[in-house]
Amino acid sequence: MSLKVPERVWWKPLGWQEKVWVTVSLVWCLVLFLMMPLWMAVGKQNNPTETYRVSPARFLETASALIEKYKVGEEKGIPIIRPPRGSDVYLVARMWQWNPILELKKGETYRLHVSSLDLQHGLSIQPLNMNFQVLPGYDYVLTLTPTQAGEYSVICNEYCLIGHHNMTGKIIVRE
Ligand SMILES: [Cu+2]
Repeated sequence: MSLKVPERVWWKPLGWQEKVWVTVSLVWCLVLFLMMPLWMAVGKQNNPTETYRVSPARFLETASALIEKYKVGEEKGIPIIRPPRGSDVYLVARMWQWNPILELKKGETYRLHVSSLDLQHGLSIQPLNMNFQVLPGYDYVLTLTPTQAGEYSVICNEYCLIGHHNMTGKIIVRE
């Protein structure tokens, strides 16, 4: 019990400004709430809906076999691979590299499989506005059609300990 009891319930009566404010806040809450399912349907930046369970060892095995098969070069110890047009390509995220460097053909559609071998990473393709969570244990399949030739940087945008800032990779798109 306080020494001096308030004379009335402080928010009663409710002034008109307060009524407006509460109404606006409530409506805005509902708008944001409805935007979640709505954006899932019409937004174009959603995470891929095609996802499979895969063990890190199994994912690495598949990716390594493809690297072995389609390797055309190497840059700073990272293999450069040139997969067949329109094929399934694999990108492995681990502390602290993106492996391999992909060399893709402009205008072809690829199925890009991404997974992590250790902890959570974030796949960000620069300078495009693309961001995807990459967790171990899941094979995320992104359908990718490069429309512009050039070199794209792949960076990690999910803090993954001490070498996070060095975790960069590359996607090369040829005409
Ligand atoms: Cu990372």
